[in-house]
Amino acid sequence: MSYFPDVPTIPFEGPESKNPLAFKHYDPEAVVEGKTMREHLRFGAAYWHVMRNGLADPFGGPTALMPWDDGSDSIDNAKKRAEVFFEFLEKTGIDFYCFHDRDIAPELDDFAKSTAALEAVVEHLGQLQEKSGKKLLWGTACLFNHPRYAQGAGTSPDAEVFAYAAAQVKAAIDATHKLGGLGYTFWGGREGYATLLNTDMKRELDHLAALLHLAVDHKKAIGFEGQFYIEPKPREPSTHQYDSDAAACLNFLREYDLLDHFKLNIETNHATLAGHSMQHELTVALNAGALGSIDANQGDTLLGWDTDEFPTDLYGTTQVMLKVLEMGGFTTGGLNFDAKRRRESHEPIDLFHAHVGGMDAFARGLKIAAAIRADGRLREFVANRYASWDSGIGAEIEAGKLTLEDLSKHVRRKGEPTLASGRQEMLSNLINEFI
Ligand code: XLS
Ligand code: NI
Ligand code: NI
Repeated sequence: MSYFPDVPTIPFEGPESKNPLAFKHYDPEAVVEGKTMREHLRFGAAYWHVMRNGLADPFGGPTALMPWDDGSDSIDNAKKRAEVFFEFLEKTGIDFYCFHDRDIAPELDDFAKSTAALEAVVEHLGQLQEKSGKKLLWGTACLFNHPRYAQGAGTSPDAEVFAYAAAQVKAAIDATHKLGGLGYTFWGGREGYATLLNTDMKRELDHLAALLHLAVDHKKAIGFEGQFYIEPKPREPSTHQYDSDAAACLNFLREYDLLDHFKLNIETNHATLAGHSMQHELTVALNAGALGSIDANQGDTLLGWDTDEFPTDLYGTTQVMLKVLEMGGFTTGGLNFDAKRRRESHEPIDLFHAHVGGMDAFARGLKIAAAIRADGRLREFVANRYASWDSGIGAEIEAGKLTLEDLSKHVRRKGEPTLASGRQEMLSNLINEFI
């Protein structure tokens, strides 16, 4: 039984191909910097976008055609979706996937029933993984959709809501563990505030940290070895979210003694919502040894919200891959397409166009980044720019050997420094040589 009868397994046909459903650049077994493209890129598909996103927007209802879905909350319907999803993974050649508990299984009228439904679908997903060799990149709990989380989950003013969220996190970690998940993500959609007039920020942050510590304890108790991630996002749905950017997350983790247990899952559109570039967010995470995984998408500069577009911008994918290569590659993480089609692209086949394009954009980004690194001029320029720190006064300052007194004497002797140009335009031109 095929749910996408018109779509073949997507072949690699090379840059000359005019076939819209063929890879022009993503050749999974091609080797770049000593590893295959598949090993470098570790593509993941987001269950919530592929299977559950009807493509509604604030002004109109869903448009996506999902002929396989009967719209019910039955376990059978949930299992059928899982089969459709795995056919999609097979045909695109995407090796990993990510889910929220409520994407894969329905939320029913009480917690025990919802958890039983989750376990039943997890069983089925386990079989599909077994058959296909696909892997779970990370799981997560949806702590933002249900009305009970309207005022937060871990940061709710109501302790009963916190307890509910904790119970849901336990079930979602258990499900992820059962499926051999490589990671588990916390995205605090409602962990923030709408107004400070009614908010005890300190207490809410203490509670959020308490939830994460409970999760760390549970992870140890059940022997789950996957990586925990926090996904920064500044706002939307809340006015302000505590995990607002990479630096805020790192500070929070340090303050509450959680840094050893978490890495960051950085999303491009969240970076831009925070007023940063993706390159900035990746650099902050990488500097802290906390760059774990990436939610690959892009924003629309003309819209001020999380539009979650598929990544097609080659400058963007090149910058991401430069950072990933600089890090030495992903360990547990990957490139999860947290991206949705436009509302106008409502046919099932658009799912394929969208992912194939995103995969090709990253394959090109990888090739371009590798070429920039092999060329070496960019790296050499940056190294030379800081050369005054490699010996003499710079090396002594870095080694902590000098006092202000010493530096004052030094300056009296040396006089005014002569600064070298930063050559930004030359470097932008250099990047364009490779794009
Ligand atoms: C929403 C987030 C969300 C997380 C998973 O903006 O990106 O999709 O990735 O909860
Ligand atoms: Ni995301
Ligand atoms: Ni997002």
